[in-house]
Amino acid sequence: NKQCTVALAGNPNSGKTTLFNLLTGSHQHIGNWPGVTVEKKSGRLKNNPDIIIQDLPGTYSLSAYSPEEVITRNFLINDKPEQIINVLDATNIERNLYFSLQLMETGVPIILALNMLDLLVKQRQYRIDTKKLSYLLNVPVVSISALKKKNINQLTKQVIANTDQPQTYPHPVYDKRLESALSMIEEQIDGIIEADQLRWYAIKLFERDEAVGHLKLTAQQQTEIDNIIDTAEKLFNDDSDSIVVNARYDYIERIINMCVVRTSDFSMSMS
Ligand code: GDP
Ligand code: K
Ligand code: MG
Repeated sequence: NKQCTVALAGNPNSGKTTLFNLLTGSHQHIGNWPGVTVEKKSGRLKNNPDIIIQDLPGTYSLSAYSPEEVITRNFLINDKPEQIINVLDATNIERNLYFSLQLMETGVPIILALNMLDLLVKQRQYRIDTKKLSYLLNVPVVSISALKKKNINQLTKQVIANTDQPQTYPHPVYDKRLESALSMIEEQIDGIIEADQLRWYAIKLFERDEAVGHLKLTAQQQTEIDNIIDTAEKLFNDDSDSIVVNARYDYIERIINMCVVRTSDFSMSMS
């Protein structure tokens, strides 16, 4: 059987390590990421040794400011795991989804594991319509509790199903004007970048992210891209990186409005 790597990614304290321990049992390899004192843990999926689970450091974003962000980003972009299990703290869904959108932009197929189901039920603030969330994002969503060991089999089944039949998933679609700028940048880099990573690099170039400086662009390509960014900044009257941040927040707001049912809304609708 072909070996494949599944990365565990999510915000700090979303439950990655708890889930990692459940998925891998005692079959763990622990070391450090090269050059930094950030712990690196990998292991093989219980009963499925062909699937390697890689625990990634917890981060809130894929910009390249902290060692955790750099490690996570380099792993997803350069090592290209076959899948991501994105662990989310379901009691903090908005902030956690912000990171999910960035993970979806990498082009790596993703499964959302909505963790802390037990806490969500206990808090009774809101519930999440996971079917709708899965439909809107077009990615598999599984509600779990790593602490209470709930629905872990269901998650494992989904992971295995995806490795048997590798999938790619459409990325979130943002504001039309931003989308047209991104597709013009994609045209400029088409050919130097693999298809599944075109969107990632287009967004990073649009944000003027320094970590994509290694791309060997011609002077003409760079000028074209600069013009595209300038035009968008005038159109939005905003910095290009803020344009992207706002687009992600708008997207999440729409998703939340459709998928999160406040308990108070629910009781009101019942009366
Ligand atoms: P990481 O930072 O993403 O690796 O998160 P950890 O696995 O270290 O978990 C952070 C904290 O959340 C720990 O205290 C865990 O026991 C707790 N935790 C993890 N999963 C769950 C869960 O499903 N429900 C509840 N209530 N707590 C959880
Ligand atoms: K922790
Ligand atoms: Mg951890």
